[in-house]
Amino acid sequence: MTVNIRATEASNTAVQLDILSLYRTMVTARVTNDILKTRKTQGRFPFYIGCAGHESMAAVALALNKDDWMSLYYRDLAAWLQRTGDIYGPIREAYSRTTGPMCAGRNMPAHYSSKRHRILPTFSEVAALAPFAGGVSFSLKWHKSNDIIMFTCGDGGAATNDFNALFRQASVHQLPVLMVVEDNGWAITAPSTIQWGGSLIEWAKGGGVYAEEVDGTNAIETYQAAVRLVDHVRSGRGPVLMHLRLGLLDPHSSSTDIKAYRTKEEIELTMTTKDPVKNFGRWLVENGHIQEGDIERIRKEVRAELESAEAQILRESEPTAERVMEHILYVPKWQENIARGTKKQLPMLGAINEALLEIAQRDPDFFVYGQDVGSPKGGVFGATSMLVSQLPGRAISSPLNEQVIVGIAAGAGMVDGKARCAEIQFVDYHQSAAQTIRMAARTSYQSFGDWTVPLLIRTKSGSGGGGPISSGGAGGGAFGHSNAGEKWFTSVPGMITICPSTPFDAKGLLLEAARSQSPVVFLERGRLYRSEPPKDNLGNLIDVMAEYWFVPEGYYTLPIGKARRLKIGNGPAQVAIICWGTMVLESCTAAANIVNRNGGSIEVVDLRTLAPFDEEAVVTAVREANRVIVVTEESDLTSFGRHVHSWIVQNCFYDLDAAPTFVSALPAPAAPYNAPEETAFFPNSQSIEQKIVELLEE
Ligand SMILES: Cc1ncc(C[n+]2csc(CCOP(=O)(O)OP(=O)(O)O)c2C)c(N)n1
Repeated sequence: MTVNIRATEASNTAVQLDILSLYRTMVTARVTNDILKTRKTQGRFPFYIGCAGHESMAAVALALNKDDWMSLYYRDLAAWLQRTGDIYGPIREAYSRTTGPMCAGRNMPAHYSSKRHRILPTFSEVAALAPFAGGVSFSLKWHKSNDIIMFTCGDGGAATNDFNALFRQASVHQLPVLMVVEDNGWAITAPSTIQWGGSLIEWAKGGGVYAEEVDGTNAIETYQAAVRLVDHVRSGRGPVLMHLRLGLLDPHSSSTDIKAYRTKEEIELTMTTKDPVKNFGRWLVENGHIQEGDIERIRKEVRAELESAEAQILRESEPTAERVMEHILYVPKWQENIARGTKKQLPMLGAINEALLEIAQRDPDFFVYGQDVGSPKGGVFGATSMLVSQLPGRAISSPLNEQVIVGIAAGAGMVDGKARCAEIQFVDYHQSAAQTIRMAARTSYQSFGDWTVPLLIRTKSGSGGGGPISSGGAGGGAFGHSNAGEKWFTSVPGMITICPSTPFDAKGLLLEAARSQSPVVFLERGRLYRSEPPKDNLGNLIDVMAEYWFVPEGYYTLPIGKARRLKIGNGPAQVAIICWGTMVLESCTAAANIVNRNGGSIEVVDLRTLAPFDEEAVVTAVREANRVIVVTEESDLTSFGRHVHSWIVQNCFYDLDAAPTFVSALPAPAAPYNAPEETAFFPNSQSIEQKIVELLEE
């Protein structure tokens, strides 16, 4: 039966509501819920989290077009079913079957996603998908699409930083997003009264977002409101927040005892008045759409259908241990791509400017998003100044919120599979976006390769100032401006970390990084932005390095995961120094000083890519020299440098004539501001030279 319920005369969306089909979807969600809840209790799988009380979300999903995007949370089984029509999917995931459409059985049940149906992969971290949803809607606006995105979370979810990041993205850029807060009154045992002060509606309106409260226990009312609000968003009148009032009919999850925190009276009141499936059935009977007996008939039909699906699913294959390392990281396959352009001498900042302009010229959808990047200065360091002057609109200034920044770039990349650049002013400040970065890196693994998050994060890192540390002068970065940063990213599976030491590498690696389907962090050392090539203590340029200050015009790429082996002096190397970034310059100076004094040669291995690092180059260099030093600008304690050092011990022990040496910054929180303490904090060519001497004496 099809009944025409036009929500508003003003609506330009001709919506025909098939009431019985909607009811059946809601019943399907409820019965799936009942079956899976029971199966969990029977010990058939370890966990289940239900949707009972949230089935009217099918009506909100129904108000969307099939090409609209959705970002759902774990109560949204009904919305998922409404969009996909796939009754098998949720059961497949509950039983961890490889046929599961959300993650091929790799994640917990109830993480509702579907690439085919434009439903983003969801995370267990409450509302963590929110900044990505903002990025998707940014992309939709960028492409002048007619599509919108619906983002959902619970009342607890609305308190998260992630949700607040989405809210800011949406309001600042007036994005096409419908934010639905499904307020069932609880966040595990916490009542919703502790999630925000005052009224959510007034809060949203005060922030520039239109908002309405809707009764989610009434499916028809929910549908009518959703049609009206979707129309508001689609017609370009800005984002909307829907505060959907619901009841939670079950405990929080299969791990929670409902009676331990909710009163008998409140549970009874919720069951009798807030059940959207019961309320809808009653409405259908009262309005003559079905008979009383149809309610049980439909439920039984649905149950039989689901049980037959379940029987089939139980015969489907389960994951095997062999696949545990699949879909972690996608390093782009490098194609031989020789630099042909005329070479000119450039500092690293010039090379980075050229690379960003080059990417933007080749891809009309590429943009850089970050604090101050759209100003004529091109960000605080001037990395986007060429982009600003030559391709206006492609470097876009953001609010001061790193999670907003990363979310915009990451979400936009998920829409069309092309990396956008998020600029984080100083790596220290990525912390507020750390969760979003981790989620971006986890997505392909979690979704078993269904989704990728191409994302390029560029950030200034390490000691400040200009020029090599040993050339003197304190950088003055101090706390908040001088962390090296690699330990934060190289410890995240699924992430590529690059740290170039020369202008030539910076341009070639940045151009290659933009091709990656895995998120990349590009650590730009502050000291190297304007640095000249390193010199020995006699003032001679170190030739093997100096040539990389000449940068070809135009497009060229360098392979990710490949180190550069630099030989200082002649003959077999006596020591191999493993390093990256600014420490390559310091190590070259130290090596040249020793070679000048003693003759012979020292090898400096510039890792360039830190994760995944070039194990082959390290092994070969250690085998040749039999003595090795790892040098890192990170403060000591657990660090990426320590990882490389330990990896050498584990893999090259029998190739070593002496214990591998380690040089790092001190185990203090960061470099102090004043010059004497700062100089004492960081390693430099003198401290490296000293270690080489000690190692050679062993
Ligand atoms: C960031 C984060 N903190 C804590 C948790 C543990 N946790 C899981 S669900 C939940 C409550 C969420 O409540 P709400 O958003 O209101 O959704 P509801 O379960 O009530 O539908 C919490 C605290 C989590 N998954 N993620």
